[in-house]
This record gives sequence, structure tokens and C-alpha cells, in this order.
Amino acid sequence: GLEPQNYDFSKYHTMPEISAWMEQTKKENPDVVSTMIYGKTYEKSNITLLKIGIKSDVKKKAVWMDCGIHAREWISPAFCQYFVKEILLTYKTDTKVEEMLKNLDFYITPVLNVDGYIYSWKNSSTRLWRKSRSPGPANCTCYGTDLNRNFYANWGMVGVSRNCCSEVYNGPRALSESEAQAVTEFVLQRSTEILCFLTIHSYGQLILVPYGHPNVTAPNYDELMDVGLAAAKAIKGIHGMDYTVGSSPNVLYPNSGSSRDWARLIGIPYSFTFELRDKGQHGFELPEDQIQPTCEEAYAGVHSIITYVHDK
Ligand code: ING
Ligand code: ZN
Repeated sequence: GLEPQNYDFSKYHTMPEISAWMEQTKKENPDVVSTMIYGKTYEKSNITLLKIGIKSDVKKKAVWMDCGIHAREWISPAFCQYFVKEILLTYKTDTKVEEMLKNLDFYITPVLNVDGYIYSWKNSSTRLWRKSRSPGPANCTCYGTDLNRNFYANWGMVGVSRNCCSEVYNGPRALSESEAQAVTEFVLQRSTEILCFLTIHSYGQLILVPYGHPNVTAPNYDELMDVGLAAAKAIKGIHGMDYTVGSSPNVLYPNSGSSRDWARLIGIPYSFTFELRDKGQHGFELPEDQIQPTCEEAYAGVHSIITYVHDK
């Protein structure tokens, strides 16, 4: 069933189920939730976000969160859904969350790479699809661009491939992909409003700060590290899981063209990538019995960050 009381947050859901859940969530919470289609995918599906906030006369700031930029990272859309469910439940009794919803609007995209997500549900041989579903250039028969290498942030510099068959193919040019364009346009129109940009991936149990390029450092790098470390501590407090905090080059390997780096470059002060569970035992195929605990701890981490951003 799709009613909130029946919707099972401890299962992975298909794109049609997630779309119906978004509509249902809006209908059940008309004063707090609206939906907005802000782009189309290559295959002409809608890219939809939920706007969550309590109407207020004060000029509101905002928080961005996207899930499912990479198709196979199914725990990511599951987390966006859990997060929405949880704030809509808690603001009624938790005055801090209520205050945050009065002062902030949350723009939450449960599935950004809709084409890829649908493809990853198609059959067992496509389960580990990562990229978009646009065809490669004329001289290449492979499909898909890595959307997290396609943003206008040191595009093509490091940690990418020019081979269109690669998992980290960065596309023929920056913003070649309509999904990356949609995010860019939406966020640019609200770039002074958005204080915090969160992009949710799996796996690895990491909180990554800008930048992915090894030769640049965010002006507030020390603050970002402090905020990230506080989030990791909050996460550990839930189920004892360790999340590592740092920039991609320090923690793993450099990259360029990511949405996180782009968001920081255009002046959004707080920009983080979350890599949820696990550390490789199941990888992208995280068992459903880990959805609930993973979402609980990630919620604590995100709650820690947005509280800091709100109170500052
Ligand atoms: N990881 C992200 C990726 O786009 C990342 C973020 C980049 C992590 C570089 C580490 C180093 O590759 C996943 N899992 O998609
Ligand atoms: Zn990813």
C-alpha cells in the first residue's frame, strides 16, 4: 500500500512507488509539503522535489538534499524518504525541528537520476548501473554519463574518464546531462537562499567536504571539518558505526565535476557528501534489514548539520 501508515520504509521501492509516495505525502501534509517538477531526465521522466517548510513571514533560508544521483545506491533514496517521514512526524512534538521548519525550507529530491534508478530495477544484470542513460558520443557505443562528474566545477580535471564506457565518464562537456542542468538551474536561482547542500551516496561510511580537487581548499575548510566531525559523532552515538570525515583526496581519491564542489564554488557555505553504509561487505546491495538502522544514524548526522547551520 502507499498510504503513509502502510508505506514500508524498511524496503527499497520502485520509482512508481516513490512517485506515488511523494504525491501522498503532499496530500497528507498540504500546509507543509509541496512538490515541484524542476527538470526532465534524458528519457523524459520528471525530476521531482519535495519542498518542506512551515509558512512564515520571515525571509526563509533553505537546505538542499538530493538522493539517487547514482542509480545503484538504493539506500540513498531510501534515506531521503526516511528523512521526509521523520521530520514530518517529529516537528509536531519537537519544538527544535518545528523552529527549523519555520526558518528553513527543505528542498529534497528523493531520486535525481530517475532513468538510471529505473534501469537498476530492471533486472539482475542492470542492478549495478551507476550513470545516467543518455547515449555516448557517435564514436562510442556505451551509455551514460557519471552525473557526479558532470557539474561545472573544475570539470574534467581529475578523477574522471574521457572513455564513455567508464563508470566515471564525465560527459562530452560540463552540464551535458539534463539532470545536472536541472539541479544547476534550480540551485542557482536560489543560491543566496540555500545555506546547506547535502548530496547522499553509498557506500563507504564517509562525510566528504569540498573540494575533490587536491589543489583547492574551501575558505571555511576547518569549520566544515568541525561540522562534519560533529555529525560523525552523532552518527556513532546511534548504532556505534564509524564514519570518516574529510575531503575526497584526503580520504580516498580526488575527483572533479561533483555537485558538492560546485555548490561550494558558487558560495553555498555548507556542502557535504554523505556516503552511507556499508564499508564494502554488501556494497551497493545493502540488505533491507540495514535500511532502518542506516537511516536512523544518517538522520542523526544530518540533524546535527542542519541544527548547526540553522543556529549559526
Ligand atoms: N562516491 C562519490 C563519487 O562520485 C566520491 C563521491 C568521490 C567519493 C571521490 C570518494 C572519492 O564517486 C560514490 N560512491 O559515488
Ligand atoms: Zn555515488
